Amino acid sequence: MLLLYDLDDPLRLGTTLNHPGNNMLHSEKIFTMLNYKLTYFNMRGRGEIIRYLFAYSGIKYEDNRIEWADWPNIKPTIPFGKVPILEIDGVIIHQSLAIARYLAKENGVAGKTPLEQALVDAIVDTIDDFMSMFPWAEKDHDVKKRAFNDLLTNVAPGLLQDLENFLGNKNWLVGESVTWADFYWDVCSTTLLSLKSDLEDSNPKLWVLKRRVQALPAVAAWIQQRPKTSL
Ligand SMILES: N[C@@H](CCC(=O)N[C@@H](CS)C(=O)NCC(=O)O)C(=O)O
Repeated sequence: MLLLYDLDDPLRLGTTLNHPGNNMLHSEKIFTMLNYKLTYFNMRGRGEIIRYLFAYSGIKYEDNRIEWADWPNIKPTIPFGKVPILEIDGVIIHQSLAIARYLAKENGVAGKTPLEQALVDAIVDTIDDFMSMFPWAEKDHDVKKRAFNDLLTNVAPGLLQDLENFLGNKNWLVGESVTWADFYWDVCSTTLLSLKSDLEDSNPKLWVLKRRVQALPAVAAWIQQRPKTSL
């Protein structure tokens, strides 16, 4: 087992990794900073929740944005052949929500108790279920347009109402402080609004929450500085 520390803040244990193939029977402390490298396309998409968590935590990372033209050569080199992936000192995590949950736990925004964490996960999965219904990679323009219109017009309002009911009069979706469920709402609703801006005409509490998330200084700074992409 390797215990890894942040040199900038030695009191903060960065993380503990069981390195595959590591036969050491004892613990060895290595005083080093973790190297984080996020690999994704040059878009917000499934990478953005991870970038939010890095922005919020202030942890430095490499934001490796690959070009679509290079993807066919890169894909076979990536475990499971999909991005985003996060490399942490050579250990690769795949699946955007697994990566985000890991960073959320490390940085105190996963929910304060196991119950809160379950509620956070449930909200994230609910939003993700909906975002996954969109046929993002559909090649036929008309088929894609029809499916998007249907989801945005007929399915989104019900989801937004359910989310607003869940939020009620609270400041944050779960618990007394911001969690990555609030970040995920902000990230995904930005995409939904880019596709159908009048979604903002209903469910005002959800849009107040969105502004609350975007007013967090670290989030505001990231939104200001991030590359501008349509999705
Ligand atoms: N459930 C996975 C989905 C990963 C995924 O489908 N990634 C897409 C980009 S958003 C991808 O790698 N597409 C290229 C390909 O499948 O070749 C996650 O959340 O990470």
